[in-house]
Amino acid sequence: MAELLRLLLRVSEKAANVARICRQETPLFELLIQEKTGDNKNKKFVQDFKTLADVVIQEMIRHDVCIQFPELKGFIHGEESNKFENGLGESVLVTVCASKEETATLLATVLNGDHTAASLLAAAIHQDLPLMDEVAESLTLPLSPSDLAIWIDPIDATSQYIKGQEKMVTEGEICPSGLQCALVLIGAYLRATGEPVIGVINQPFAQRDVSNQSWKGQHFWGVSYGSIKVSSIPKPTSPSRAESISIVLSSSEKQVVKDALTPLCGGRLTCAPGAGYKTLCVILSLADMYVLSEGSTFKWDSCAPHALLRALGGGVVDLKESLISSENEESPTQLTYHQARPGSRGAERWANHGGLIAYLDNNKLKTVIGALSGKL
Ligand code: 2IP
Ligand code: CA
Ligand code: CA
Repeated sequence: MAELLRLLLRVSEKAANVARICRQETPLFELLIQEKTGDNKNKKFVQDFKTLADVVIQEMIRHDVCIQFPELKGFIHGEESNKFENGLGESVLVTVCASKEETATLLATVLNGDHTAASLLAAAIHQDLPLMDEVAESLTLPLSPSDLAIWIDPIDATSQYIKGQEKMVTEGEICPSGLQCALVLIGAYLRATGEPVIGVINQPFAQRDVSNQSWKGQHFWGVSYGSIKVSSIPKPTSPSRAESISIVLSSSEKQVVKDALTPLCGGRLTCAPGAGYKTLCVILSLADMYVLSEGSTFKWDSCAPHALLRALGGGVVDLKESLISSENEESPTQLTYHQARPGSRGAERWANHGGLIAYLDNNKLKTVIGALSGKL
């Protein structure tokens, strides 16, 4: 089933391209942002933005994957609803049509009749972008698409995507904000157990090309299935010998958590935006751990990066459950992706309610759980 991985990589590249195109067209971009309402509102933000780019990317991924793997129809879930309201108050169901021209006509209704913008977007949606990844090309996997389901976050760290700031960072450093934190996240999990097995992360705005002012992206992937652990990232050879643990947090993290972790960190406690970006920092060993005490992330935020961490020997655990398991001297359990939370509504059904810890090194995970015990 490595063909699914290769397809997810190609669609993630198309998604990144759509994200870049939407930002290049400033008037289009401004026209596209609208507020979320009702049950789909992320409780964390006073204002949460949904962009047409989000909806278009999610629908494009769903469309392309279902064409090649009809077994996945009905099993591709995402953050966004494909209902979009245009500036005239009309409600349009955004879908990808059979031809570029039909898609452009449909998008023009969302874009208040702006045919130039609609054609530009449709061209990007219907374009095939090659993505060469040598290891993924030669991979074979004993996974059947009918055993899998998918979570998509078309753009994570939307607020950074919308603000569009450029931050210069030295390689190997965590980005404190900016476009680099916006990511496309596509994760596949086993329908039966909810275990994350394939993760693809595309970073559309990884590097600015100074010669022509355009952005260049980069991608990462990982597969973790039984004894198969493969990824585009070299496995950390040995755990870092640093005595302190570097931890990345949300800027809105509780003071009590910061106070409990500060003594472990030797000054290496950093804040960064984006649930996906913070987990990517752990995947790339820019931080040892991402700790979040609130239930403000969702299955679509964690599924893809979780599969990558599993491929590298780490994982993502539920923070509150980990504190309970440690009291009972049990090992913490990994987050799963197949079951909605009973009694919750809208997006909340898919929240990672107990908070989370993303990690690569088990011993450091134990130390962090120990430091948080009795504090929350
Ligand atoms: C958000 C986004 C936020 C994050 C939040 C996610 O997803 O990643 O940045 O909050 O948890 O749900 P924080 O930056 O404080 O970690 P989206 O941008 O897709 O709504
Ligand atoms: Ca998100
Ligand atoms: Ca999103």
